[in-house]
Amino acid sequence: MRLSKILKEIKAGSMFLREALVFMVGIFKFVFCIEITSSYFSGKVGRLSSNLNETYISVGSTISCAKKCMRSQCCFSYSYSKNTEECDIHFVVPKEVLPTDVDSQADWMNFGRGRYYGLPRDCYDLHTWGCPDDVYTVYPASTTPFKVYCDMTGGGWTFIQRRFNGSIPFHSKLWSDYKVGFGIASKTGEHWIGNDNIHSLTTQRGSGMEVEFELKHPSGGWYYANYKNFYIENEANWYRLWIGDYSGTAGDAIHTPDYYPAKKDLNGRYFSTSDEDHDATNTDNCADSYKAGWWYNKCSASWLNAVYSSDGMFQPVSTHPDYRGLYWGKLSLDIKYNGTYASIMETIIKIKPMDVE
Ligand SMILES: [Ca+2]
Repeated sequence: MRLSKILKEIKAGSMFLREALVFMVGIFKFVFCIEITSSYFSGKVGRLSSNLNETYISVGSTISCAKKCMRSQCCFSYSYSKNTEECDIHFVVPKEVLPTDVDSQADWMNFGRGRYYGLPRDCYDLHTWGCPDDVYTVYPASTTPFKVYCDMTGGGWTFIQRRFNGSIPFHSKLWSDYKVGFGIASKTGEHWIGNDNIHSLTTQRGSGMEVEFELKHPSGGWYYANYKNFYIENEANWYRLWIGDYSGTAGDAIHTPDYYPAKKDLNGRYFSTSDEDHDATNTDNCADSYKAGWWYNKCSASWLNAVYSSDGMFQPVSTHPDYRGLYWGKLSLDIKYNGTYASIMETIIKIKPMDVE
């Protein structure tokens, strides 16, 4: 009896101790959070203008709003409304927008983190600042700012082209369209980022860029082709293509060693569209024949901006008036689909500085 009473008291005591411990940890966490947030952030009445850059809105306390910001090095401030409990997280806004763009709404506070990185030139800059995969505005040296999709896996890739369902009629776009770009820059939006922008992105760093073509065959597999030392010249030089050594699994459809390279190597060749013929043939406009704005020699073994083929079958002009299909060298030619050449089902063309992770 006495022993069981002692055990009961010990149990009650340990329950009390456990509860006391939980309480103490709670207090500690609360104080610790305030400590962390107040030492990292400084406040200012008002809300940072939400139309400037990437802002994400959720609901919570000011502490949970601060924590959301702290989870990403890329976040430089947050705004919180004590009335509506809205939380805006701000990723990478240029220094010069602060503090003039914090308005005077009394129920909002903007908390700055005291770090400003300046203007991101491309996704690689954002990657080095700890930013996650997303759409961002970039500010290359010689063009007006524009939006890009960033894939941060493997070193901060900037998407320059994306196709997967034919929702954007690439084949009907003209020189002026390819110049400025079209579609919606996102992971799930078909788009071409624009030749002027590709020129800026590939020439601004003064160091080599690499380009990678990711290609999904209609049979389901993904293949890739990577090239070093990629850049294009400006419009006055018809966006002339310069592109180095190949590595990958998709086969080389740019230098095309297996396809009469003297006639089809695209290195040093110019961009053409259906309304601007800068290819190496006198009898034909390759961009019009293949229904794709692209770089051409006499003509090419790749053209990924053509008429989208949703059934995965490539139809040359002899059997189909639209010359339908996205073509990539031996990947289309050798891995046949439904008994015919394959049209690539999904494409990603992306760039980053060479030799970075
Ligand atoms: Ca021609």
